[in-house]
This record gives sequence, C-alpha cells and structure tokens, in this order.
Amino acid sequence: MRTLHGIGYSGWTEKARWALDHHRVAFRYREHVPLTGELGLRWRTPRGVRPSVPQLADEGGVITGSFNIAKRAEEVGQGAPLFPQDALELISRWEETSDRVLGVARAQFITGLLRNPRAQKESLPSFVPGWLGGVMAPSVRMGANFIARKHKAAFDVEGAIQQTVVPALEQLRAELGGRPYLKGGFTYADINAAAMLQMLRPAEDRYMPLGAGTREVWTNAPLADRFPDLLEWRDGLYAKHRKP
Ligand SMILES: N[C@@H](CCC(=O)N[C@@H](CS)C(=O)NCC(=O)O)C(=O)O
Repeated sequence: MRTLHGIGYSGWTEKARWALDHHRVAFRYREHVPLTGELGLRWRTPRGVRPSVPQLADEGGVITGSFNIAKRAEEVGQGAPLFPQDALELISRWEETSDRVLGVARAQFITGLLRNPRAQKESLPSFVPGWLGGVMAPSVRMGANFIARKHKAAFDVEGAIQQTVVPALEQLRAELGGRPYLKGGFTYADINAAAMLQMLRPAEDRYMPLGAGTREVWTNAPLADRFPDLLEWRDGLYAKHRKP
C-alpha cells in the first residue's frame, strides 16, 4: 500500500498531503516521531538523499520531499493539474520562498514547544496514555532539540521572521493583489504560499486537527494581525480546494 510518512503539523507534510488528496491518490499515513523515528527514516531513505519527511513509498520507490511527492501525485493521480506548463516558473519561485519560510516556522515552533508543557504532551505519540504525559514530556523536548540541531534551526527567530517571513508575506500580498490565485487558476504555487501562513495561524481543525497547546504554539498573533487579508485568502483556498 502506498504510504506517506510525515509530521501532522508540518507545513511540508501538509503540502504533500494536499497534492495527493487533490489528485485523489489513495495512501495510508504514518506519523513520524523525531529522534526515535530517525533510524527508520534513515533506513527508508535512498542513498545520497537527505533523510526528512514527508516521504512517500509507492510502487515507484521512495520519494522524499514535498515537492517531489506533489509531482508524483500529478503523475499518478487524476484531476486538474497543479503544475501547468505556464506556471512552472512561478511555482519554483514560491517553492523556494515557502521552503525558507517553513524553515523559520519550524524554528518558531520548536522555541514555542520548549516553553509549552501542554503542547509537549500533545506531541507524544498517540499510544502514550495521558497519565504518562508529564513523565514523557522530556522526550519531546529532546526530540525538539534534535530537530533544531539536525535542521540547523535559527536561534534568532524574531530576526529571521523580520528578515525572511515578513518580506515573503508582503510579496504574496502584492502578487495576489486581491485575486483568488497567484496564477489564473489553482496551482501548486497557491499550496506553497498557503503553507507559509500556518505560522501566523494554523488552518481550521477540520483540515488540520491540533491540540489547543500545539495550536497556541503555532500562532503568531502580531503577524496574524498584520496580514489578516492573507489569512482570509488562505481560509478561502482551503474551503474551496482542500477536502476536510
Ligand atoms: N524541503 C523538504 C523539507 C522537509 C523537512 O525539513 N522536514 C522536516 C520537518 S520538521 C523533518 O523531516 N523533520 C523530521 C526529522 O528530520 O526527523 C520538503 O519539502 O519536504
């Protein structure tokens, strides 16, 4: 069975899932647990590829990275293309921007998680009973620190937000210019852009179920207040193009 390994609250995983769902590609989902899942992740990852999730295993082999998975979905799935020829340059530009912003989003999340015991408990695998949450929370902090080191997360999160995220959001606002899509119709460029907005306020629970602590950690109120038009755009895009 086609299997997607991912992190439920990660923007990268969301991009891969969205493309697979859009193209009606069936898959089973497996949650990756940082640190304890590292060995399995390395074992699955083809030689010469940096081990990360999302990662899709299907009859064609193992595909690592949201962009490659989305392309694979387009190849094997059905429905309107997300990568039309005339949008390829735009998509690759927003892929690059989205990737940089998600890197800052990860750093913001890790910093918030380390300070939020409720989110730490919610990050534990579902088989850990609630009463063990407090005891197991240090393992979540170890996992968060592991991810910070592995992916060289920014230390100065606020500085990275001002330097990388704010200009990207201004750019998105300018390019959208009040229109529903970055190109004439819905493309992967919109998915790339929408994923960035998770670090302002995550999508509604019916699209991305998150515990209250995790949702709190993902929310950046000053940014959300500064870009309400973009959040409104993202919510409209979800309502129209993302199956709950
Ligand atoms: N460019 C990659 C980035 C993927 C990435 O950085 N994934 C991180 C998400 S935090 C990851 O794999 N973390 C878990 C781990 O490394 O164990 C993509 O588009 O998928």
